[in-house]
Amino acid sequence: MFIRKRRSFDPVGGKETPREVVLGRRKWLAIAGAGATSLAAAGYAGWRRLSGSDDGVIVPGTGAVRLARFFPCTRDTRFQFGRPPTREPDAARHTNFYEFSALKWCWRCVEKFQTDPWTIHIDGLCRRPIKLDIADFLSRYADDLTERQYRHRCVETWAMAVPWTGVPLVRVLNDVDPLGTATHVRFISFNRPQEADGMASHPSFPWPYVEGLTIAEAKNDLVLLSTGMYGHPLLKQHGAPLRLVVPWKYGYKSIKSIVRIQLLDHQPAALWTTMSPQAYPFESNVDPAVARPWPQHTERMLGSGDRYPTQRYNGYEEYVADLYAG
Ligand SMILES: Nc1nc2c(c(=O)[nH]1)N[C@H]1C(S)=C(S)[C@@H](COP(=O)(O)O)O[C@H]1N2
Ligand SMILES: [Mo]
Repeated sequence: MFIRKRRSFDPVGGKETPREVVLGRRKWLAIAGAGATSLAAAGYAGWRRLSGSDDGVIVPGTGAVRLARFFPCTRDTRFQFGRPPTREPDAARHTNFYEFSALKWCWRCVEKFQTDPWTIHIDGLCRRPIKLDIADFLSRYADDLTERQYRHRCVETWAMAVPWTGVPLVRVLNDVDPLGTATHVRFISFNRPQEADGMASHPSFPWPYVEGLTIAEAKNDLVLLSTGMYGHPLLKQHGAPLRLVVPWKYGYKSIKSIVRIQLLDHQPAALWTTMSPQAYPFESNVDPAVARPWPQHTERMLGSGDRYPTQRYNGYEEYVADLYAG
């Protein structure tokens, strides 16, 4: 998205995934391990040298090594990209994460970001709230972790095809047992400006980043609470250690680095929706027919630059059309 001078309201702005798409597991562990042990000593320049030019964009979350034993996991073969997959470095070097930068090179800005320890709270209008360390969260849902190939569509019209690892959100919601009065789910990102310079450079944003879904949307089987991508724990710039993935909606709904999920009896104030309800309405399903605010007829894949026609609900109509019928 583009940041306009007068007001910046654009979020502008069993099988695993094929081998050519992912870094070899050993190579990834080497990068993550080096990060854990010698990053502090070597400094960022050393880290860059160590990880090589293309892989310089691969910035594992702090604590990624602690989570590595949960990866890779079995692929849910119901889901396929339907187009060539995006290479990991192409996805990793072009990210939207305004807490760090409004430009796409967030991977250059996440050095101070501490993603371990990390506690996740799930509470609000429910009978059995959860508060767990991220590794305990992965242990608790180890049997539910799945890998899915999804298309991701940003409202800026770039797109990617990436393998996510995660737990279906519905699984977690069933555990907390929502009260009958719960109508919506609010997701809240971390709020630590001292680790995220973009928060200070965008003082007019209503931080922290917040997103929301109706409870029916949140219980749709497609929604993942994602812990990984490309067969390993999430990179910092992709929202380590836990993010949302809602593949039929524009990318800004897929909130990163979540610390709290709350069940509510009202629609929450989502960050971009608060800044511009016309451009970024709460629902925000992918729709080629509606300009938002740019024309949305086509999309361009990261890396290859290939163009495809935009699909309604990003091509996931068969899974979600029921939600919006009538
Ligand atoms: N906390 C937070 N989550 C966020 C964003 C952000 O700026 N902050 N950007 C969103 C946008 S606009 C998109 S397109 C996706 C991008 O995910 P990716 O950068 O991992 O590809 O993350 C979304 N989640
Ligand atoms: Mo986006």
